[in-house]
Amino acid sequence: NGHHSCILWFTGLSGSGKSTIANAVSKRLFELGIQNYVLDGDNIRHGLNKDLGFSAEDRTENIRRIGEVAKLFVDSGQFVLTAFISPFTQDRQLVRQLVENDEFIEIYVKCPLDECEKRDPKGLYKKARNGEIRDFTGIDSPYEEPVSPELIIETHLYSVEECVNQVIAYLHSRNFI
Ligand code: GGZ
Repeated sequence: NGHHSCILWFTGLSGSGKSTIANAVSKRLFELGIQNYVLDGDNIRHGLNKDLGFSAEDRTENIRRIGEVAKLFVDSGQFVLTAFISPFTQDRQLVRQLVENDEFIEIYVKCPLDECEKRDPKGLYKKARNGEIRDFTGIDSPYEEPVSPELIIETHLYSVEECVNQVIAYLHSRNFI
């Protein structure tokens, strides 16, 4: 059908806009007639990975399992979009190695911590600052910035629609769609 399936791997801080952009890209792909599925905290951390928390070990296992599931989608010929913080370079690297190298598209959803903290849609940063939540990414747990992501999307500079356009333009330029 002229499409080449891949993993669109969104990584970034809590509140950076990963889920928002991933879901908007998903909608656009459907409008183009392209089968796709979004994996995010709602359908993974509440189900398959409900035994996992937010220690470094659990985050690594979280990402490993998500990578394996994402690979199954690519094997089935579908595009899969993942929206997880995925804070560790090595964990993202491991997923990249699960599929053909060009089938893993790392998209850094870049947004300054102070802006994410200002947005604080679930009040989690406030709780992390108060000490009500421990090991919160960006506060007392690390986020390792992607070194050479395929794409950087800056959600504090562009609208959701502009960010979606940047992802779609990239997929066109690489002949995925
Ligand atoms: C980071 C946490 C934490 C801690 C709960 N640290 O903004 P959200 O709420 O909807 O997205 C965050 C989500 C992060 O889960 P991931 O599976 O993406 O993380 S990782 O890739 O690191 O495994 C946040 C919520 O879960 N949350 N506690 N301590 N985010």
